[in-house]
Amino acid sequence: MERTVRIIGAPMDYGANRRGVDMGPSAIRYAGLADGLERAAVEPIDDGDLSMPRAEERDPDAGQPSRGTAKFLREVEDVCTRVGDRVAATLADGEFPLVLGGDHSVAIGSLGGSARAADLGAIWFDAHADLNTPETTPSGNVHGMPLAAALGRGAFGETDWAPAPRLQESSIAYVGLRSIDERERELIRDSEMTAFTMSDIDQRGVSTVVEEALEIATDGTDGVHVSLDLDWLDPKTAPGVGTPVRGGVTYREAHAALEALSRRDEADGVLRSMDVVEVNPILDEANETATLAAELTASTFGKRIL
Ligand code: HAR
Ligand code: MN
Ligand code: MN
Ligand code: MN
Repeated sequence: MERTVRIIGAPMDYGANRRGVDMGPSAIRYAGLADGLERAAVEPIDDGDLSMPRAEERDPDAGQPSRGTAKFLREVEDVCTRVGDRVAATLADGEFPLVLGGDHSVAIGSLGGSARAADLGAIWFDAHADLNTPETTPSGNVHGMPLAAALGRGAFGETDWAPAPRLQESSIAYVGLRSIDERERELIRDSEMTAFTMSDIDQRGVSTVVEEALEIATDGTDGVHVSLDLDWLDPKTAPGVGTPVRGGVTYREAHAALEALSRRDEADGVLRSMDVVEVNPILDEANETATLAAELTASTFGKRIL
């Protein structure tokens, strides 16, 4: 399929508790993202990075929500609004938006932008559920909250920028969960989302799980957003992330998962937008995690071994 992929760098680290994810976009580019995409037979156009205010010059406690805690919320709002506008404009031009984080809070922007002109489903590859609200967060870090924000849960529901207009809760599937906060557990159980944990992958294999996730995310929607948090992988394979959790997917399982997306996309054109987040080059070993991020992205767009 001939497709133009527009790369939108969002070197944001306000949502995470550690500096370094702001270097994610350059590390992923340096690791050969554009070459990988060309080998996947898509045309990459790199928009460069959105400008970010320096965290050192900002007060994390300014602009807190009506209830609870969300550090750097004003900065997150500013960046996500710009990411959302860029994603929506890219789609309007008939191109595919690929957002490079940055911490996972950038997904509030990519989900919001992608869900403006279409009913959106989403597949969330992550060790974490990212469903805390400012009221339930144990850390105050917004990268643990993007799904709650996009769904307009808790204090996010009182904002006009966070909720994604046409994102269906019942069209969201998690893949690979293994670190869920106590309060999030209840939130997931009471939600209409589908959660495939690492145990599901152990028992049924990653390809089957991803095919089921695709069924959920495509049913009654116009397209699917793919959110790839690199801490989804096992830290032995992807050490360069801020919040590693052991017991994640292997190198081969990760490729198999994204190739399953690509096969379905080749048949039905279901993929609409994507973000690749949480790569932290400071914690990485020889840019290994960024390299993986670039390779997995190419797999998603159809790069094959043969
Ligand atoms: N659940 C924890 C919190 O809310 C940890 C957040 C997770 N970090 C991420 N997100 N990388 O996937 O603080
Ligand atoms: Mn995440
Ligand atoms: Mn529709
Ligand atoms: Mn995570």
